[in-house]
Amino acid sequence: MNNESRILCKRLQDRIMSADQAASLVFSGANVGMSGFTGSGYPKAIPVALAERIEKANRDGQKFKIGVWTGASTAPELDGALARADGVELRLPYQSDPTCRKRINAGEMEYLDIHLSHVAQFVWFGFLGKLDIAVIEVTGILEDGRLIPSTSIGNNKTWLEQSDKVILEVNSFQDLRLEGMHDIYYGTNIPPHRQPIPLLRPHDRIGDPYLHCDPDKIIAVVETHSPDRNSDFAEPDENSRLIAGHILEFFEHEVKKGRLPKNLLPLQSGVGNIANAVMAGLNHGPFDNLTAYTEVLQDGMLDMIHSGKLVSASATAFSVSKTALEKFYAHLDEYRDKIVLRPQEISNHPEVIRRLGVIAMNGMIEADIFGNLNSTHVMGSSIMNGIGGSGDFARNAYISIFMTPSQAKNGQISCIVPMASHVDHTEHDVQIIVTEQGLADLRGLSPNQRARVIIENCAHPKFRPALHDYHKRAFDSSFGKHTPHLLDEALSWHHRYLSSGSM
Ligand code: 0RQ
Repeated sequence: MNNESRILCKRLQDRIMSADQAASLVFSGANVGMSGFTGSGYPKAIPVALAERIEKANRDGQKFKIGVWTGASTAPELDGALARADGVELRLPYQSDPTCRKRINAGEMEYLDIHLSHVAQFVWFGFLGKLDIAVIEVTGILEDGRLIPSTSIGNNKTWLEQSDKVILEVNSFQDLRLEGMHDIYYGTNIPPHRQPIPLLRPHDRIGDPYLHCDPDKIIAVVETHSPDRNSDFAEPDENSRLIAGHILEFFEHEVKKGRLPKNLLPLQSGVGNIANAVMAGLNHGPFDNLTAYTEVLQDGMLDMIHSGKLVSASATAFSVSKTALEKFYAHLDEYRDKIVLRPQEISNHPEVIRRLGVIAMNGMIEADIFGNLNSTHVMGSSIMNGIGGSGDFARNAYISIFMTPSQAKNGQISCIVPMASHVDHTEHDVQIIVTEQGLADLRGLSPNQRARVIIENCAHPKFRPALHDYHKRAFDSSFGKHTPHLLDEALSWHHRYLSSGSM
């Protein structure tokens, strides 16, 4: 294949059209499965054309809304454009777009936040209703109709199989050398016919490098030439460096104790600057021959591949800055055997995560003193992004680590609270909490023991007296002493900050 013609399948030649023409094939009320995961591999042209069409329909007094299903977060050209046009009836799963977030929190858009590993199977089970149209970015189309995937896989396999109709965007900006880096597992069945997933090591290839789609279902093919979102990461700040340091020290301790091998176990790292900083810490740390079984490859992991610290990485998507992308393409021939991109139901599969013994490291909004954890909501009611894959990994990991600075909003809010205002990960799924203050190892501790360790090791010193005081008074007067709470007061903790006007 060359850059002149990336649509080699003759049967599809008569379906090549403009984004506007393709967008006109999407009808109001449709559930549309879009490609895209953490700002990569999302369709770049059709959502924008669709948003324009929706805005016009709205101006003409017609209500035009669609259901938008994706892999995870996308970009301003997809989530942003459709949310601005008020064209989304319901969005699922993880998103991180500011306009989307505003609409969701204003009650103007329905949002379904589900574990990323659940999405595909829920569609197969028929739990989410019918998928009408798939809009998928690909890197190219082979003569026999097989599709070269793009920079993310996400739910594309399921969208192509489950939708009635398919629209493809062939993005010539994506490097043709991506061909062969994907591994699409076609062995998933629904119960009672499920078989074990034959993946024994993070880099095992168990599927096909191409996506398959019945050409008769393809109603449009649109050619594009646009980069992914490629947001920059902040340089690691002092807090991120301290958090990374605590985690590295913990790993060294676990290796000494014989609870982790010298090259650790496969790493999963969540999104964001802290996760990226932890990878930077590992890159300069004492561990070699590391592997990753994760969902997102950020700059930090690519740097580790580059330095030789990370020998292989399995994910479902890239989420890299422009600089990291340039470096990636400059060295793609060296990296290609070390990176595998898979469907998200495999990258996040509980069976595989548990088998491999993944070390999960994810960000959080707040943790309570007993180790219940909130990854998604501010003040218990306002969504930030979504649970993403954090639950898939936390519940099934060998060790599940959550990290945050001890304070948010310029020190006005403690990220350690008496009672989490929303719980995504329960005390049963959280083994380690880390802030810049230190690390709380919760393994083997009862709720009251956990409370003391979390407050002492993780809370900011200025909030410790109030948290200890709460715990003591709760223990003295709560109905039960096992997980003592003063319910009115626990919840009013958050309201103090609401009334101070800092939210
Ligand atoms: O708000 O942007 O208005 O300043 O939350 O916080 O400190 O920038 O941290 O970027 O690491 O995100 C949990 C959101 C952390 C992320 C979360 C405010 C803070 C800021 C972001 P501003 P930071 P991060 C695999 C794993 C769920 C999904 C997941 C996330 C904003 O890690 O989405 O883990 N996780 N997926 O000011 C009020 C608090 C706060 C607070 C932070 N206690 N109260 N606001 N903030 N703590 C990847 C995928 O699944 C795709």
